[in-house]
Amino acid sequence: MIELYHNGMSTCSQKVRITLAEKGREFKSHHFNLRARDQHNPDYIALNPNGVVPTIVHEGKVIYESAVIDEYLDTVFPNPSLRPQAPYERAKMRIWVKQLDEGLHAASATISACIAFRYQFMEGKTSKQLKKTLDGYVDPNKRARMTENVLRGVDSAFFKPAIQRIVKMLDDMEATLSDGLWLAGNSYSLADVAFTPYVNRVVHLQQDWLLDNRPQIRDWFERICARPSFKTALVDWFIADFISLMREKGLENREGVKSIVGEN
Ligand SMILES: N[C@@H](CCC(=O)N[C@@H](CS)C(=O)NCC(=O)O)C(=O)O
Repeated sequence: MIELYHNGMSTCSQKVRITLAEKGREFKSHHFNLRARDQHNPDYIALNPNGVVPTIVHEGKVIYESAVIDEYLDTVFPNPSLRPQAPYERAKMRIWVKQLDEGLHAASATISACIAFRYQFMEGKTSKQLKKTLDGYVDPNKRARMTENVLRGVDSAFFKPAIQRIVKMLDDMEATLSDGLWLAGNSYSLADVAFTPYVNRVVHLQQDWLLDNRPQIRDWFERICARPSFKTALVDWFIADFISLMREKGLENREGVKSIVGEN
């Protein structure tokens, strides 16, 4: 049995749950409350020194980093395969996936925090309690970024570059999907798995107008949503309060995002 330490709304956890669902694998859930900082508990840091979700434990072995977990799962449960067999397509799949760890995940997290999640961080906290929460981030870069994002919201210095990075993601996806149905060749792969939560986040934050002139992504996302794994791995784990907060604040900030995108 696989044990999964995760959170319903966490994009990185969603990547791993999609892979598990595509492979028809059940798991024992350890569902973390990220706002209560379950992920910073010393017992968990002993499993994952980065203090983030997801982590899996399989046959007594601990594995973290969602991209690494997904490749591990595809190796130990090879059917159906989620990695292209051809070396070039497999390389393309990895190039998609690695971008997430090179700033794209951080951009998505920044937008989510600046527009919506900052309100959850601040709710009912004194400034001292808020500081303690933000100081809990293990990675100093993330600590600095999230402190600015939570305190300053859409006025954070990280907000505009994050929007620009997400727009680039959408442009890259649109261009690739104009040549084929999936991101890395002719079949659904870990690249499609990995990007599903990030396109879904754009939608949850009410910025799906960004898809209006990107018909290939719309078509891709419709096919993604029609897969049973979308319900099992994402919809069934959505947290209603998070969705309604993203909807309310996303709508409030639509014009602001439009003006940043229009500057390009
Ligand atoms: N590179 C890591 C990133 C993991 C990550 O940032 N997880 C977020 C949720 S998507 C998290 O745990 N955030 C809470 C925190 O940093 O305290 C991965 O892909 O697993």
